[in-house]
Amino acid sequence: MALGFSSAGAVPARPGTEASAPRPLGQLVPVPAEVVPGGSPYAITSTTPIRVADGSGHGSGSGTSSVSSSGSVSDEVRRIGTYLSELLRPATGYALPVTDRPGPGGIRLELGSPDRSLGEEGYRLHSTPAALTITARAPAGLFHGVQTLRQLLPDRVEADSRQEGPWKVAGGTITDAPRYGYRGAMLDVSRHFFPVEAVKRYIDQLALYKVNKLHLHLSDDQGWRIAIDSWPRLATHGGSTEVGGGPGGYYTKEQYREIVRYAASRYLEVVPEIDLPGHTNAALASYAELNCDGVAPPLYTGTTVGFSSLCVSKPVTYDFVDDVLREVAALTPGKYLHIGGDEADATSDEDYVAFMAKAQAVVGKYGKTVMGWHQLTAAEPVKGAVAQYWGYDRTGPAERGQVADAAKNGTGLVLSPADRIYLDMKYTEDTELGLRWAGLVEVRRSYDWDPATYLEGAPQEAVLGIEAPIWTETLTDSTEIEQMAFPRLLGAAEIGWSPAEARDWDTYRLRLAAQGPRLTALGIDFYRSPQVPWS
Ligand code: TNX
Repeated sequence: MALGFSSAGAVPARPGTEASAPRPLGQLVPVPAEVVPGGSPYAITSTTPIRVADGSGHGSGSGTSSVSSSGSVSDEVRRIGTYLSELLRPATGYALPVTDRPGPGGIRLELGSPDRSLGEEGYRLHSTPAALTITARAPAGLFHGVQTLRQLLPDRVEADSRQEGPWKVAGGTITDAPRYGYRGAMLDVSRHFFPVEAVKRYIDQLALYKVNKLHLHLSDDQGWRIAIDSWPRLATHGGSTEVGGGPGGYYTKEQYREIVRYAASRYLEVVPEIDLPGHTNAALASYAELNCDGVAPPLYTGTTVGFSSLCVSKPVTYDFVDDVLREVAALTPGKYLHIGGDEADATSDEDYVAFMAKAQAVVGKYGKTVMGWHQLTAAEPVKGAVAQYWGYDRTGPAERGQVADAAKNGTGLVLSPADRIYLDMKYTEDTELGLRWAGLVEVRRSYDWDPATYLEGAPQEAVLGIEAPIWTETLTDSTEIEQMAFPRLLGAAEIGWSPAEARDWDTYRLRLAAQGPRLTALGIDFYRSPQVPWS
């Protein structure tokens, strides 16, 4: 596949044009790698079937997704077909039966594309009056292609009650594959607790924009949010409050598994974080023996950072770390275990280096890849470790250089620049929610940067992708999360997915504007940035 970019992506957004004109083929977020418009549209009607086919034969393994549950590939294709059918049924009112019987026409989901450049996550969408065909090499690609099909349909397809057709998709071909394999979003469920339903809602929103990692910040000073059998008070006591003194909460193991399963069904991998050795007041409050002085501090419901530390010199600390990471690793099918490591201001430098060496070894022992905030590079990152960079304008050259040097030595990088894609930063002076320590971050600033050149001195191959974290000191429910995440999350998703040469602010703002009615149809009350020509 040539990563050529047709100007189709730049077609001005005109949401709400007459009902029968299909949306231009390139009017998508993230913008696809290649768009070749042409020919008459495809129309979904009351008799349209969804045909699922495993082009390479049943279970022949033409590619399996790293986040798929067990079962043959064909089962997964059928499941994606059912997902699509259920997605389109409420608004269209059509049955859209899923079938593996061969036949002409319909919406066709086919595995077994010979185009190797599509990789695990790429897809090709071909739209003609005769059929709408999505092909891929692996189920994740089909799933992302389905999200593209969804965005090509009128916004009202997102409604949960029957709407007027027609349901046309412009003619032509999209050939698309992601720039980066790591396209993440983080949700801080510690500062405020978010129930499983809220996490699922966010997962569905992330999937629409092809985000494929959900990092859950499961522990911090204000709350421990995951049940650990060997240290039960972490959740029952450490999880019993949150910022502001509310009741907090925690996920039982079954609830956490449910989140993992739901994420996997949307092709997102969960990256759990247990923040160590700082940000641990909830744990220290739950078990007196984890404190150097043997005295448990009270639970904490404020927002100051950097005051807590595990007791690096006590052997019991490492029993704790081993037990917790073992149990979390066992619950997590994904590759990464994030051990935090940020703002350990109450830990001496020497202790920090010693502690992080031991904690990383535990992650390796349980078969996971170490992920840590970029302060990990001040210790000794193990081979294969990934550092998550959250610097900002005022981050000094020494700190940047340390991260770049680690990247030169093989540490992977996930970029989360705080003054770009920290979704909890205020947009403007007038934004009520959010923080402002990294600066005000309007939509353009959030979009207008490039991961490959962002961190001077870091080799491009070290950059695995990007992640947009949302910290919840000031955010208490889905509505508040959505006001901060939308629309900036869409920019982060595009930065992670689309080829650099296919994206620029002037065309993005038009494509973003065209997403407005869709977000509204999904019940998302987004920030109407004056930088974007919303209709
Ligand atoms: C910094 S980013 C933190 C968090 C805060 C966040 C607020 C990072 C690794 N640490 O503890 O919640 O800023 O924006």
